[in-house]
Amino acid sequence: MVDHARRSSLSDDKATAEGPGSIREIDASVHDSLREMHGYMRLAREWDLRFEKMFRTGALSKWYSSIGNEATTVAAACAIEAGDSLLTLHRDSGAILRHYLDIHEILPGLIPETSSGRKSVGGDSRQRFLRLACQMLGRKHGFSAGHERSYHYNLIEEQHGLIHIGMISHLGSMIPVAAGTAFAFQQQGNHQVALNFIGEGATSTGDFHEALNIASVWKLPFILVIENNRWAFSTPTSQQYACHQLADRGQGYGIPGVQVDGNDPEAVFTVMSSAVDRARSGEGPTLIEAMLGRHRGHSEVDLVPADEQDGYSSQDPLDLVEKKLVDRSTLSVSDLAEIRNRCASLVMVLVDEAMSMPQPDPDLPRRIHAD
Ligand SMILES: Cc1ncc(C[n+]2csc(CCOP(=O)(O)OP(=O)(O)O)c2C)c(N)n1
Ligand SMILES: [Mg+2]
Repeated sequence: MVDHARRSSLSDDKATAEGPGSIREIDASVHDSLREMHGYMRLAREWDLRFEKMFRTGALSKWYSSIGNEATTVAAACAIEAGDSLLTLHRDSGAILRHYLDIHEILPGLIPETSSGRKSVGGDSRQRFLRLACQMLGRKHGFSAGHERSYHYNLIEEQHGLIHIGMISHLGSMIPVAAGTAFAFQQQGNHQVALNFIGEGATSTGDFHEALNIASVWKLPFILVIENNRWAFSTPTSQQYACHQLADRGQGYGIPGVQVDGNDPEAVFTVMSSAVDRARSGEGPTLIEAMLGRHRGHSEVDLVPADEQDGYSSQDPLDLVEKKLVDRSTLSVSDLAEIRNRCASLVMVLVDEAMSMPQPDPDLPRRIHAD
């Protein structure tokens, strides 16, 4: 059973996130938090860059980039614990890596051994990381046994407190499923929460409305994070919604709706922590709109207008965090280079290992349902 009695905050700053509802001020005090988030952000970036390179050199037939989403996904995942459910889409590798892996185990000494008070999922991190690489490469050892080469899989390891429901490509369809896991937690009375990421494109679906409405009426322990990267495939936000900001929709459901700078992990963590507190204490869901940029084409091949892309590049969340760490004298430029090299080397080793692993047996019957 997960102990949810402790409350933690990872931010050094006292940050306020106020929405139209009742998001509270978080008093933040845990040391080395930004280093922890940075470690996972850098790992997620190197993961993405590796697969992007494979895609560009023809070794991989598709890739959906998570570059630019790391501050939001890593920081949000930092606020949940073992036992909570995580529901992700195609740009959420940061949350997956943060939730699956103990960075102290896979990269000893990379970040300080301070306790965030958060109960991490158990199990063998390296094995899980290797299986994730196998999943991306369609190997037999992947979570879907090679039937799929992306994030369309579930990984439930109850003994380790890991509940990850992978993407449903119909985007908005994720939301009622996520609210459903929150409903199950509520019925069990165990104070666990469901965290679901979606893009702003999914907010135009009926599922968005239905799930948020029922989540609010039933006060479900549910947090919906919209990663608003201003594009849904080739549809810009001007063609997607006419309200001032998507966070405002929370008011219509009677729940807090908060817009946050999705390039700032400390701000995201602060808002998320408040939402998690609210959910665990039975007060119901929160809608969070994280403002990001889409740094790549939808699936790499189409393009974001050049001037817009330049703007996003100057707001790259990893660059911003690294600058902050140097400005605060937490890390030096050479420390950052070392962290980068260690993350890149680990990803390289694991991907190479996964590449050498067996392909799925083509004669095996397709598994449609879980074993
Ligand atoms: C119901 C439905 N319509 C269309 C698609 C094709 N499609 C896949 S991703 C995508 C855009 C998603 O945009 P957004 O939700 O903003 O997420 P982003 O890719 O920007 O992170 C579309 C239209 C789909 N998967 N499901
Ligand atoms: Mg989008």
